[in-house]
Parts: sequence; structure tokens; C-alpha cells
Amino acid sequence: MANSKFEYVKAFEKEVYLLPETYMVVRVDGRGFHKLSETYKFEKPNDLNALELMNKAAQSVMEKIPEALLAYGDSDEYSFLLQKNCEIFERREAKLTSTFSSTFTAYYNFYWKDYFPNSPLTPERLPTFDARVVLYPNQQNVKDYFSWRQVDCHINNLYNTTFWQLILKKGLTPQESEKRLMGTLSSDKNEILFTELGINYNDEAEIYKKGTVLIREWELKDDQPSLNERELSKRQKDRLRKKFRKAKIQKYHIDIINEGFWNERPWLLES
Ligand code: DGT
Ligand code: MG
Ligand code: MG
Ligand code: MG
Ligand code: MG
Repeated sequence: MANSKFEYVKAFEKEVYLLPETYMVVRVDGRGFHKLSETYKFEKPNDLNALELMNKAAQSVMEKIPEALLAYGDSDEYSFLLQKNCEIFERREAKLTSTFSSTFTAYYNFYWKDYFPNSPLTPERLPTFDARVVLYPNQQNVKDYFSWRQVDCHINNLYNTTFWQLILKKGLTPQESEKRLMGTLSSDKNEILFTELGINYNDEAEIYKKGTVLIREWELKDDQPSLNERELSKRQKDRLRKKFRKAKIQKYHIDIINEGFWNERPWLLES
């Protein structure tokens, strides 16, 4: 296209190129889901359909973005680990975060009717998601990041479960329940659940206690996968992307804090 006198404005655009040789983790989080969960009457403290819709949207994102090897989600958030050194969108931050938030949002809205057939969305409150990308320089940071999110899921779920059961089973008001739990440790909440409410926390559903892990499974007998695009020809790149895209995505509700999880799946952290 011919230059025009207007073209100088292009120089005002700024791109942030994310640091090479680092792990990129993208986290999406629902906007105002405190309110949205009330509007559409999510069950408290956990709505299984809402969680499975999150899982469906996250899996759809992984199917569209083969560089995403692992995803972990709970509540209204999902974190995606991208393959180290991948050159997705030339590592341009805005392109990356806006693609994740819009793709996640699109699938969440598209599949809504399958999970909430009796609560149609209204334009006054459509679900949307923000996204941020965080860079981690080493494997330990990445493991600790995902441990942090899973611990957060556990702490919130233990609190919310106890909080709501005190209301439902013992007739406390939300204020009384909150007061009852003030300053309690995890062990205290377990004890309240067990002795006062007849609930063994261990028997709660794994999806609530541990959240959901989505993994792009890779047969270890295959060649070591690499999307390190600088070292590949275009043909190799295309072939590998196709292979990655086809690799099955599996869903688990398991502990990702222990080392075993990562040791069994070395491809998640290799470049
Ligand atoms: P934000 O992220 O700053 O726009 O604000 P929120 O309101 O999305 O807050 P956030 O993300 O810190 O907390 C998630 C909210 O979503 C929290 O208020 C509880 C609600 N939520 C998530 N999952 C469920 C669910 O399964 N059932 C119910 N009842 N609420 C849920
Ligand atoms: Mg928040
Ligand atoms: Mg939120
Ligand atoms: Mg959240
Ligand atoms: Mg364009």
C-alpha cells in the first residue's frame, strides 16, 4: 500500500515483546463474578455446571492454542502454561493477553446454554474475562505458581464449605457464620465440619477441593516435542504444531503440588 501522510501515526504504537527464555503463564479471571454468580443463581459454595463450563472454555482455548501445554482452574479463573521459548505472536504481550481473554470469553458464552439451559444470558450481564501474562524464569517458579493457585483453591473451598454449611445446617446468618470462622485455622474448620456438621472434608468432591488440571498429553515414546521455533524450518514447525494440536487434552482433579506430578510429565517444563 502506498504511503500516506497519515501513516506517521503508526509510530505511536508500542509493542511489549516478552522476555525470551522464560515461561509465560496466562491467567484469565471472570469480571465481577461475585455479582454474576448471584444474577444467574450459581449454587453456593460450588456450582458444578459453572465449573464444568469453565473447564469447557479452557479446553477449547487449548485446542485453538497448541502452545498451551497445561491449564489449571478453579472458581472463575484459569491459568495456562505456554511452552518455554515458544514464539507465539512473536511474544507480543497485548496480542497474547487479548487473544486469551477474548477466546476464553467467546467459548464461555458460546457453551453457556449447554450448562445453564434454564438461565439464558442477558445483555445486561454477559460473562467476560480479563487476562494477564506473568513471566517465570525457572521451573521451580512455575511449579510454585501452580501450587499457589491450588493451595488458594483449597483454602477458599474449605472456608466456603464451612461457611455455607453453618448457614444451611445450623441456621446461622451469614454474619454469624463469618464471625464463627474468624481467626480459625484449617484444622479448626475441619473439626467444625466433622463434629458440628457431620461432614468429613476428605469426602468432598475432588473438583471442589483440588480444582481442575487440563494436560496436553504426550506419549513419552514420541520424539521430545519442541515448539522452539527459531530452530525449526517452516515445514517442521507446521508439522509439529499439527501434532501438538492433535495431542489429546486430558482432565484431572489431582494434586499438582507434589513433585511426582511434574516428574511424570517432563515435557511440560522442557523447552
Ligand atoms: P473481579 O475478578 O475483580 O472482577 O471480581 P470477582 O467478583 O470476579 O471476584 P473474584 O474473581 O476475586 O472471585 C470470584 C467470585 O466468583 C467469588 O465472589 C465467588 C464467585 N464464584 C466463583 N465460582 C462460584 C461458584 O461455583 N458458585 C458461586 N456461588 N460463586 C462462585
Ligand atoms: Mg479479583
Ligand atoms: Mg473474578
Ligand atoms: Mg477469581
Ligand atoms: Mg489484523
